[in-house]
Amino acid sequence: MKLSFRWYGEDDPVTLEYIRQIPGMRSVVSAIYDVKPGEVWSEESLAKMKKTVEDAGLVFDIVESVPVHEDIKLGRNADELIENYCENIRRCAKYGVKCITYNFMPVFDWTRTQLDKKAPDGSTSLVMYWEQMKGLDPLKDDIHLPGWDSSYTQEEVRELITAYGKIGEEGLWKNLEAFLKKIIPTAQECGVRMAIHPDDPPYPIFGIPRIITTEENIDRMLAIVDSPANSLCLCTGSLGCALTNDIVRMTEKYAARDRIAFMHMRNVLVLEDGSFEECGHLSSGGSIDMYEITKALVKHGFDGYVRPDHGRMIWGETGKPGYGLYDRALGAAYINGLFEACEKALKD
Ligand SMILES: [Mn+2]
Repeated sequence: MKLSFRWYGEDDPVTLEYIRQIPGMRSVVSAIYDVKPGEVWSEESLAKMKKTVEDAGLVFDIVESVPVHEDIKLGRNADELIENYCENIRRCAKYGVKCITYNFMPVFDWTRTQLDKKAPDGSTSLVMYWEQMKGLDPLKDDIHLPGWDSSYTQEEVRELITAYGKIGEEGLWKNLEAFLKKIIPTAQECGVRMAIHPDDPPYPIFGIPRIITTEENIDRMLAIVDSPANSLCLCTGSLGCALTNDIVRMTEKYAARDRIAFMHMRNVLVLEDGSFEECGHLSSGGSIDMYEITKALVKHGFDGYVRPDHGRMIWGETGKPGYGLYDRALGAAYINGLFEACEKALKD
């Protein structure tokens, strides 16, 4: 596996110098953040990113994300936007990128109700409590859940939600299919693996359709274009918010078929009413068995990318919720340990 770490560019309070000091760290997962979804990334920015990362002694070969414009997901005048997307794949490939992560979630990338919930040990993390969601209706109320794109006005959000409501799940599938059939051949030609991130959490919120949610739906998505270029970013914490998802079985199945390009490894504690709290990476801290997941990957000779996903805020660190240095570095150390133990056990 190739150990990687997300970095938000020059403005990220976590420096590349610190990232490099994490044992076993190889790749920086980043993106060009000053370009709007739907537009083409400049070669100049990509060249600069590559140089900055390489100067720090790391590798720039994985991107997260190239965002998918809402009009592609809605199938509204999408041709030019999809062509721009293909051009971004070609340009990333030109600068050494081998894997591109993206998601097909309508309107909001992820949903949480609080970003700094304090645990008994004093650490803070992201949570979603149904209690705090109750009664909220984005079609009626002026709501701002943390992490939601503030570049939309409330009016635009309503328009989008209504449009998604009209096309429904099957409409979203149809638009995903059209998108994949255009971008995957391009990715294949360029030697890039596209890695779709599951919806987070993996069920509809506010009646907005969500489709990358279950094993059945992931099977359907992978079958649209049956190629390793059409792969998964298997995010244990996102899929794991639904206890009906058997993450170990899914990892085993998709690793065996070489359809996992990227692993997001983190743990999440699912509560009785389906609410969830992000927790430390350790299996015993949450609802996900990180050891069995690693074992399944190692068994099938997984050689894709892995990154510790969100961490808690610990040791007084402040910064981007979920993306501090300390707890993600602990996550990386834990992932290293799991892989070393599983690899050695397999050799015995
Ligand atoms: Mn993730």
